[in-house]
Amino acid sequence: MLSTVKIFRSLVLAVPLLFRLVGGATLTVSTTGGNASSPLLYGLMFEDINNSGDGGIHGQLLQNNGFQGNSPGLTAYAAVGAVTLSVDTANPLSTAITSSLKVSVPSGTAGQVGFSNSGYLGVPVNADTYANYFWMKGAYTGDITLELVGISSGTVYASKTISVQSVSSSFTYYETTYTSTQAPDGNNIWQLTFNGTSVAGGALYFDLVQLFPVTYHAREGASPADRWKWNETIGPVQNRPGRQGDWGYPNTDALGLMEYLQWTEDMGLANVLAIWSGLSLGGGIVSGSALDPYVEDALNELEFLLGDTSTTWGALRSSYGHPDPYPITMLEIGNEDNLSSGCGTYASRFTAFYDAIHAAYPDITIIASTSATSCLPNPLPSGVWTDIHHYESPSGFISLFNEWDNFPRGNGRGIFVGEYANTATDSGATTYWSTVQGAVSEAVYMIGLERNSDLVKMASYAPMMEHFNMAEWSPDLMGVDSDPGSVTGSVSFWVQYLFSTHRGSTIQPVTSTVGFGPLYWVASSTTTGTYYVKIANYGTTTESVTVTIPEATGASSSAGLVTLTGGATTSNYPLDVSVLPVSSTVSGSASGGWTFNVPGYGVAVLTVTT
Ligand SMILES: *[C@@H]1O[C@H](CO)[C@@H](O)[C@H](O)[C@H]1NC(C)=O
Ligand SMILES: *[C@@H]1O[C@H](CO)[C@@H](O)[C@H](O)[C@H]1NC(C)=O
Ligand SMILES: *[C@@H]1O[C@H](CO)[C@@H](O)[C@H](O)[C@H]1NC(C)=O
Ligand SMILES: *[C@@H]1O[C@H](CO)[C@@H](O)[C@H](O)[C@H]1NC(C)=O
Ligand SMILES: CC(=O)N[C@H]1CO[C@H](CO)[C@@H](O)[C@@H]1O
Repeated sequence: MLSTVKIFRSLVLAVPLLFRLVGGATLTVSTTGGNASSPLLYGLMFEDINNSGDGGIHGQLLQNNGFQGNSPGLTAYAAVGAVTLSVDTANPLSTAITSSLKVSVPSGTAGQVGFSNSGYLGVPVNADTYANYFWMKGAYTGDITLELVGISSGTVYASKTISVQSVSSSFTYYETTYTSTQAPDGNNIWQLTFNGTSVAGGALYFDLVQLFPVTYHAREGASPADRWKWNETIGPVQNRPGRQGDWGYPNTDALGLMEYLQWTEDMGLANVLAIWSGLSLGGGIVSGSALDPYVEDALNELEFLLGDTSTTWGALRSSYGHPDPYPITMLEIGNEDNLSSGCGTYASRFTAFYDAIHAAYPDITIIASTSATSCLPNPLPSGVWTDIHHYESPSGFISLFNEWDNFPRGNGRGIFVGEYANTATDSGATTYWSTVQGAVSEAVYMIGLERNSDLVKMASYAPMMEHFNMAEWSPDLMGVDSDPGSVTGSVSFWVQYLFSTHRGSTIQPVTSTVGFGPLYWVASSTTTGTYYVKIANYGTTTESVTVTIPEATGASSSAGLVTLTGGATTSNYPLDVSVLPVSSTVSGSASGGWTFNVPGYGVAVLTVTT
């Protein structure tokens, strides 16, 4: 027995050696016989986590400006001069913004006093034009000075003085713009000061201070009452109460429903509208007939987004500056309803929303928030997609390479990999920064998705963004902080970039001289005759690969190659990016092939034009 085993092992070892001797793996790409590939495989999942919304993608730079959330206190505020700051509830700005900042000025005060706001761990100050808005209440006629100041240097980067005539009977709104010089780092505050002499012995109230640089022209909650309410995230910000977010900090909802859709419109992204399904994270599930008002609310939201301007909600959308309906073609009912004790009631909750929405909007693709069959209606209505999430180790993703290869097709079933990322090493340690090994394992999984994209309709890496110093979840696709030039793509970002910028519309059959592992590949072609071959090498050593496309007569001899690699544990860090795609060209021919190396822990994309 022992010797048999040994012989068997040495045979296995000899096989790869033999192929190396004859020049590595050869992949032969067919020009016919493939399946259509989904155009939606390389998306991103945005969640307001790690201050990715307020303090991240949203342009407003001052924190705690509407005193929203459960216990805002004076977070980010500090007194300038000998004044006392407090959160005041007796002078609300609106029914949505119920607290204001009270600045009490002691008798005998002289000179400029006021308050500062330190933003989200510093205010980013660049050579830019800033728009500044605020509301104030209290008797004051005189000057207000707005400044951007370095915390440790004391350097004033911007200063603007405006005249105001504030009264004690109501809030008055002020807005102004000014330019700033460049600060070397993000360690800055914004401050507002006024003539303390003329307010001595009294107080002024301020609310919704907002500072924007020049900007480019989901849902759950800990309880049902804390769910994301779409109708409270639209219209003027003073009408948006904000909410206690799901990740330990308040959301102002200045990044509201229409801002999300503006974002996807500006970037040309397809979006998935998610609606609350009755499940809350802190316990509390609404089901049965108690769901009826929430179903109604979802229909109202859809009318707001899709209704013409003769409808009640469509008219409101139009009054907010968007007469055209939004392109809503996909809708997900809930999020991870297989978790948080949601599984048992999900089939009935799903059905309540599905029936109403599908009847009113039969063309919208409806997505169930879990792929766990035990939580889903049986049978699942035709055309419904299901969502699945994978946070895996590198070998976890390798073992999922063929997850969808033999999954049943038919009945319009589609898979949405709504969240995925490498989050731990193989030994179980948390991955804080995406590594080369982890990103290559994601590439292997993505190759599996692309090969099955007749079934896997859509995928999104998650989550999209973190504020580096306010992150409760890492790794993220990219990150940012208050320092200039801090936007940093992770290694995973660059793998997503490589895959999403080389997308064919048809997946082409490939025959090969080796089996999958450590090399993984997928080939696709565009309608204009460009071929892409994506290859991931999950081994530790360089592999030589030859790609031939014998039927592609008229292929140009020079093919483009983009490669990404690095040490297995190498990461990109804030202001320290070392792993980036590298472009080169390879000479060859359709029948003789293009031969190139794919480094160990590397990803390569070959582009052949015909
Ligand atoms: C500040 O207010 C006092 C009292 O109203 C006034 O005498 C003084 O001129 C003001 N200072 C400035 C710089 O406007
Ligand atoms: C938003 O809609 C909910 C119903 O889902 C309702 O309870 C709430 O009062 C509405 N908010 C506003 C400000 O109209
Ligand atoms: C629920 O779904 C998540 C992600 O799709 C998965 O990781 C988890 O194992 C599932 N849990 C159950 C109980 O089905
Ligand atoms: C096309 O899809 C079928 C399953 O529907 C699969 O068996 C076949 O391998 C796919 N072809 C390619 C080139 O991916
Ligand atoms: C784990 C962690 O760092 N959580 C932080 C997330 O960000 C908020 C601020 O927005 C911090 O309060 C948390 O400590």
